Amino acid sequence: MKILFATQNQNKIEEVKNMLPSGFELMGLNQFNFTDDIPETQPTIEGNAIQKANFVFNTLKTPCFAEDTGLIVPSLNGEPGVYSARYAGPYRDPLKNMEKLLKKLSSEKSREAYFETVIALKYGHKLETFVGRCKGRIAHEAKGSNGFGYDPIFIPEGYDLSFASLSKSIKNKISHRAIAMSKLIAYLSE
Ligand code: ITT
Repeated sequence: MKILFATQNQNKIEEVKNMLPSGFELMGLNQFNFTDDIPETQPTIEGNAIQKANFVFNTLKTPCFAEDTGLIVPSLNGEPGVYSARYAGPYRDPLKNMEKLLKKLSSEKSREAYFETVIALKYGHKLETFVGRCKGRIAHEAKGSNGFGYDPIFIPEGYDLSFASLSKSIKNKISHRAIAMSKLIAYLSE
């Protein structure tokens, strides 16, 4: 089965490619010469995932899935949450985003956090969503060079190293994205 992943984020594509079982083939927006920015202006992670899937489906008239991901820190009232990409400003700078989060957390007792991914699948008149969460905590400093975004400061539950210090194969087994993807794959395999 061929399925279009509606994202401009190459890191997500690489991860998802490594999660697909045989029989699935991932298509990217580049195969459709689609280079536009995909709007994500909704106030929730789920809303943004649905908005992205609808936008690409309506533009390309092709079944697709999109996802939105946020890092949620309960002691900061859920920040950065739906604003994860632009936490430190419009330039979507991962280093500045991490710096801002570490600074804000320096006076907090709890460093608990979790990633949440919502995948929206759009085909015909149908829309389905799949959620994946990965619990962990925010490290005191950034470490490691694997992964992307907030991976250098996120230590998943059961480990002592950040996602960026763990192997890619571990992240791709236990991550928010892996959990949401496994639900999507099960649905598509029905
Ligand atoms: P899309 O084209 O799919 O929208 P995007 O880069 O805009 O790609 P998101 O809005 O979902 O993606 O990303 C929100 C932020 O969360 C952004 O700063 C990412 O770097 C970060 N992020 C997403 N997934 C992550 C992961 O698995 N590990 C660490 N950070 C992640």
